[in-house]
Amino acid sequence: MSTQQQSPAWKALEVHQQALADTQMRDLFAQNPQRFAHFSLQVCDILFDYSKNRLTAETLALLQNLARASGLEMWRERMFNGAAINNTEKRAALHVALRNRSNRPILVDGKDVMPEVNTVLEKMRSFCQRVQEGEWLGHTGKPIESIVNIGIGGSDLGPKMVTEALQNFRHPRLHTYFDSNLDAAQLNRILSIVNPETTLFIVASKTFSTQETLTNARSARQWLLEHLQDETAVRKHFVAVSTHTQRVKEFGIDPQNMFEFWDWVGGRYSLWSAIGLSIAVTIGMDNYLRLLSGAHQMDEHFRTEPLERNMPVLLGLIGVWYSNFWNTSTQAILPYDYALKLLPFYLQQLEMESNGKRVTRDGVPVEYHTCPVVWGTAGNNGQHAYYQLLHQGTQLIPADFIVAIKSQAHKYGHQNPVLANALAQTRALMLGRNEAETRATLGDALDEEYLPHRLFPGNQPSNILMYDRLTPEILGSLIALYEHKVFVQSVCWGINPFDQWGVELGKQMAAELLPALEGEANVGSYDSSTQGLLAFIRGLR
Ligand code: G6Q
Repeated sequence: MSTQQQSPAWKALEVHQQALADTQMRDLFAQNPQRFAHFSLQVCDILFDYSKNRLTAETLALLQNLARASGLEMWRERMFNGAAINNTEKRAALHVALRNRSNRPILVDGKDVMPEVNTVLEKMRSFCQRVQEGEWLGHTGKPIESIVNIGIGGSDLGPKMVTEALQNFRHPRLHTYFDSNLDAAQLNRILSIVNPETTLFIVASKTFSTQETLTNARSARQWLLEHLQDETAVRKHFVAVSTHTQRVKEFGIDPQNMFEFWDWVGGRYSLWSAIGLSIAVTIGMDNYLRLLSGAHQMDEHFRTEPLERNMPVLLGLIGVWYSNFWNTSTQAILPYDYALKLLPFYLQQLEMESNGKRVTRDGVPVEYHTCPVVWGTAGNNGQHAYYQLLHQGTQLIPADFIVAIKSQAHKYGHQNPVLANALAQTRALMLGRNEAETRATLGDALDEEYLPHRLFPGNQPSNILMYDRLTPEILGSLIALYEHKVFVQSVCWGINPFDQWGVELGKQMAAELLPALEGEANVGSYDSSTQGLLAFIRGLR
């Protein structure tokens, strides 16, 4: 059994949870008019209100004890100093170096990585300028109008989410599309919109061996050649982002048109590397660097601030509090900023691929919850779909409300209703509505028989992260906040958040099954379900 659960810090939290089990947040607010002031924090132009949680000052102190006892400060220092903290892959996890705008030397195996990082950023700048200014011409001499990023997982979700969020900063001539799914329907749809003469494909793959990405890239190249009828066109219409020069060459992309990164950049932490090329070319290099600066500011905050006033630490520990001591199993992410509508999907990977683990760094099975299921959509739409369950369902579901004071749209004046809804939802979740309040509100309209249906238990926790209007800096800070939150939680759970062995088995079995679908193999060795499904597929072909 892992030792985490045996530690005095963990045990103290178990005892404390029992003492708070029946406490109502509405009473905590009534007892302490300063609750918001005590339980909120502003960092990097983001206000974090964590007052609407089932916690007291003692809870936070006990959680901080757990973090300290788990070695958070030591692990944080090791991460920032380039130690090989990703033990199962024997490498550093140094996404913080990619956005280290101070250029403080960061050593990996005794070598400062900053000069290489800066060289790639310069190469990206020159490429982005050429595309944006119409100097990079397609095979027939026309400027680029469409960018298609072909990648999956970390080579897709981050770039797509950020590019979508920063549409206001987009170069007016450029439209960017993201192709990730192996089903050709996605690529087909994109190719039906774009013009081969003015389209640039960015093949984004750390390993350059990912089945989905290479299959899509080959089909895109075939489409291009069908239209332009000249092999040399590939040079003008394909660039690659990878750590693997040889495979890029073999694919037929000129290494001159390759943007490099390094094995110490994890896929889901790679939007800060050249994998962010689709972002940079769409919004311009200066804006991309603003994104990096915002992340760097949050890094510095996380690296230097004491745990008590440290935003990623607090966000992470509050999550641990619910997962491990209140037995919650999901976490909702609810943006009230349409620009961030893809954030829940991005965070699903960041959180669940990082912390969806069942053994500690040393391989000992854990006997407590690790990562919750992360889910959510744009909050306002969610209100008309699943908020019913948040208000009156049977589960305790912590929710993060991510709220922009100003929209990306400068006109129409919808923003007061948006804000009213965001504030009202968190307030309603916290307060609920008891019988007396329900009677007073509904008066004669209340049908006695249905009274239980009209009650709201309340006491549902939420965090609010609020900012003015989303800028590249704020977005950078927000993403870094969640990255470090995930790291803090991984330390409390004693797990390695930087590997992802869980994705291997399915890939391996898919490779084994492919021959059976191509009609080559004997299907006898599979389980009866797989055999039955193969037979059904063959029958319909
Ligand atoms: C992320 C994962 C995974 C990865 C994809 C794509 O942390 O490692 O999502 O990003 O499998 O891998 P490639 O970039 O190598 O194609």
